[in-house]
Amino acid sequence: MSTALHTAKLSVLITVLLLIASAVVATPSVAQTPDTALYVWIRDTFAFAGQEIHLPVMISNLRDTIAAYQIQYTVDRPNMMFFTDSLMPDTIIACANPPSCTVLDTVVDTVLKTMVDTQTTQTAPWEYVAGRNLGDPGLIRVTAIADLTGDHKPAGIPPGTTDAVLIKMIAFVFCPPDPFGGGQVQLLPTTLNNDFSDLHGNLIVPLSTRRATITILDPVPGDLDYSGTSDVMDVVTMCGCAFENQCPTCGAVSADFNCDHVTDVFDVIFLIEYVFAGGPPPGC
Ligand SMILES: [Ca+2]
Ligand SMILES: [Ca+2]
Repeated sequence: MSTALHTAKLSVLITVLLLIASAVVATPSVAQTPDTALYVWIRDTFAFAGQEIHLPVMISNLRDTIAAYQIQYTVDRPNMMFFTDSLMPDTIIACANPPSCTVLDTVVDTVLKTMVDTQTTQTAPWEYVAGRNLGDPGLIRVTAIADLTGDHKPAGIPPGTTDAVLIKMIAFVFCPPDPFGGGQVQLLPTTLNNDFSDLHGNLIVPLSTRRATITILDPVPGDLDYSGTSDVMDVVTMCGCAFENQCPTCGAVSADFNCDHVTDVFDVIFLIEYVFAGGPPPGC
């Protein structure tokens, strides 16, 4: 398939999905009842250059059951950090009469999806979750629907669920970070398309629209796996680098610990002495 044709196909599929998802999330079946007893936010946090981070979107849901949502965020410095995406199979919902959709109403195709982490989150048991890159660097939308099959399972997020993780958005911090960026990235929630709905399709508009700040920290000497500390796992990574040429790709952390311009077994020894024997810190 040609690139242009493939791109056009993806565009059509994404458009169809977004239209359908919008209809499922935003179309009220009864009169809209604005409900502001919902708070959505991302905590300020930090990340290391080269690190993949799973950013938890937090909620306090006080008054109604949440059965579907769309959230949309922008990274203000996509040259420092971006939402991780990948070509992967996706279920396209071609259902005209939700929630009475069945498996026959779905189509599976390969599309560019933004990666999200639902493990140990409120969205974990939900039947539909999709992240989309909306075209601009650093702009994504996550759409989730609890029950597609109409059996009311899972039931959604009940009221009284406070300070809980709704979903985690996966982002990657470039290495090295933008030297002109001041070391901080802002995550901006968009006011448009940040909607939740209850079991009856009523819109629930969250109160919070605050931005979150991700502070990019300087690399830690010897921290080859970008975990924030130098420990035995970095020695393992260093062995792969010295003996199998599988060196970290992030230029912010050099594996030439003894500064002799080659990466070899002596750098492994240097790191071991630093981690386990109080030797000098790696770096030049
Ligand atoms: Ca480490
Ligand atoms: Ca060396």
